Amino acid sequence: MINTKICSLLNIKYPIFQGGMAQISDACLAAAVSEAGGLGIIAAGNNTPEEVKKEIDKIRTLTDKPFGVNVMLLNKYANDISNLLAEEKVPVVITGAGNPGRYMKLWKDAGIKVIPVVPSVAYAKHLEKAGADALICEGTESGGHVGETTTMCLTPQVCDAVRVPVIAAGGIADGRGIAAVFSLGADGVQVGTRFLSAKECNVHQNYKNKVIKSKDTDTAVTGRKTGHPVRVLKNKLVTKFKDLEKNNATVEEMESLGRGRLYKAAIEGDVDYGSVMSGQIAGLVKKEQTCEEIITEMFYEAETLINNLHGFISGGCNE
Ligand code: TUI
Repeated sequence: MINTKICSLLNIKYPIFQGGMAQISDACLAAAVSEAGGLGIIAAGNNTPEEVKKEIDKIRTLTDKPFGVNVMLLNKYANDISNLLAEEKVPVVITGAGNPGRYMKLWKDAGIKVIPVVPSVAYAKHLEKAGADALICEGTESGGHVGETTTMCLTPQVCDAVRVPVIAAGGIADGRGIAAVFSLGADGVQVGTRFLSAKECNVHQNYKNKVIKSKDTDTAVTGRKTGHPVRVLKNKLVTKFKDLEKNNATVEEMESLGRGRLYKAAIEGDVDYGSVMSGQIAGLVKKEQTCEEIITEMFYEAETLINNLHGFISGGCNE
């Protein structure tokens, strides 16, 4: 049985977070993950505080287990949502796409465990000092808003730079990924893309099917020039983005093309002209399964693999 510092810190059975995917990670998905022993996470995304409150109320009817809420700091309501999370005393807050420094005291005073996503070592050190309970180091393999450094390179460097537990994210969709990042020093994993195919995930079926059908080279990053790089599955929208980039379009033209596109894909099912955010590991996601099946399978694989790795050591079981 795999058991790390993250399990005791958060009172969860398996050291796995389900990524807080904007427009996708609702109370149903998060509750299913928490019930299966991981940490389910509701994504506040671009939602209003009222919409976020509804999901928090709902998850509390679905599970007694710990859960988290992901605050996307580019959200224009980030301030009000941050206050709401403190009032609600949610067990865990995860932050993404910005600096949560100004909310740390508010959340810590409310007894909340705060776990920011960091794309670099400097940021990791800064947020550890500011009181983060753990950090998610997210590699550029991830879906959605991404940094530049890979999980393989970022994880060991962040682990060497901080004392708090580190959760690795980006490119992890099976037990091999878990074993790999544990070797790099991580105490847990965050997984987004594989949960897109979960039976309890309410994303539009066209979106799920596109992830399941995709292969290794099917993602691209759009918006590097606008300062909001986002990894998505290639489609007609990506071709339009690339054309704009080639023609030196203005930031406003690019942002206007991107507006509302995640809703179009995730809710309306337009996978041609919507933004189908997904990680590079999508090619490994082959079928729909329940969250419980996904989590138990991933940890069974990781445990078996870690045990078998002893065979690589001279005098080990392959001798
Ligand atoms: O936040 C994410 N992934 C996301 S958010 C999202 S919704 C969205 N919608 C429209 C445009 C952009 C996003 C889809 N996917 N992951 C966590 C994450 N955080 N990745 C990278 C970062 C990050 C980047 C810069 C964290 C901090 C940071 O600091 C910059 C600074 O100095 O403030």
